[in-house]
Amino acid sequence: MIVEELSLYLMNMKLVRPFVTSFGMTYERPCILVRVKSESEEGWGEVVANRGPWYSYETTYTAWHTITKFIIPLILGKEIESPRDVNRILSPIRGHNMAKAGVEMAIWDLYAKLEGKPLFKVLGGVKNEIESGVSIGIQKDVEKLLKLIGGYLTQGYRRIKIKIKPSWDVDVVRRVREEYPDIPLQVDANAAYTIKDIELLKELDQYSLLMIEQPFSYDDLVDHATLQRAIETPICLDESISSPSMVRSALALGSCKVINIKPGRVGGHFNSLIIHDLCASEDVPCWIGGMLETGVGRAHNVALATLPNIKYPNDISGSDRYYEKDIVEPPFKVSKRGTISVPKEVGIGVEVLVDEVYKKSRKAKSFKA
Ligand code: OSB
Ligand code: MG
Repeated sequence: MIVEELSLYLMNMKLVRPFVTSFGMTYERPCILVRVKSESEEGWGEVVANRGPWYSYETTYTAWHTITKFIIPLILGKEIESPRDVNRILSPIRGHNMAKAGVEMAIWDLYAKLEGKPLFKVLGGVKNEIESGVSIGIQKDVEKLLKLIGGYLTQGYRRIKIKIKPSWDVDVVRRVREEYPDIPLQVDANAAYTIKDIELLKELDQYSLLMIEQPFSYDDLVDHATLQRAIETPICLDESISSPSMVRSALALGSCKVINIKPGRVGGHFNSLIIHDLCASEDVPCWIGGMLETGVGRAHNVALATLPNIKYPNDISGSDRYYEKDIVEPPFKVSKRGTISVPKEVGIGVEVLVDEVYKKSRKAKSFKA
């Protein structure tokens, strides 16, 4: 397979409601779509970097730069035997996983289409539908949060995740539990705490949470291990897991009992598969996280979520939870049973609405071999 043409589209996607986390508020999701062409087929990927370096050091600007200056020269016009080789081909570039992942995943889609197979099959997936959870940002008050939770439960979502930060944590969780004693519930701190908060975090242990996601810094493993020894609730790492080697370190140290896999954060599908298999071999359950992706990134996440060691509901919600109009057809829908059915067509299995992409693009550029 040879990538003969690679195009980048920098788009702005307006969220149906602002999303607030411990690191800030998002109204509009900028994203870079990657389109690769070869012979008669094309593949699509999405760069999940944000406007600023908050969740990770990458931004849409650094990703555009890294792809155009460093990734394209290694990929364009070169014979690529398998999408499994892309990660190695890009290994001279240190870090910049989101930039790499956008291109790598587009190449997986292209490959699956050339093979005439759905992407989830190519990745080794085994499910016809995946479990949907929903991630709810920090709200003005608890009443608002309780109402939102009620609405999502009525829609069928199988698990509720709420964002926490200092001053929006134990009391909020207690109120949610009073209202909804039995729902599958988890919290995500996006690294808002330090080990000095260990007593406060221990209080969360009484609320039967599925997990506590990333309480401490994105570059910490040791303090997470200390906390995990002190509580029963599983810790799940998100930001700290930037590669398979970080997973090995986290498991060796006992820093967590669950891993959130985001292909964008770890450099694409190949590393996601390695992490998935590594966790499976150590009986550590995984699930697929989200970055408020458009339908392109969502389709890739759905494909990954069909792997056998994905054991919790994912942060993969219906298109309508994020955007008025998604850029793929059909958009993703969550069933009353809280599931999304896996597209059976070739590749990512959904059609990209190219005119919609052009319309929303603030910047576009194509490169030919
Ligand atoms: O920490 O999981 C996170 C969104 C952007 C950045 C980081 C995170 C999130 C979410 C939303 O929680 C997940 C989704 O896409 O539904
Ligand atoms: Mg998270």
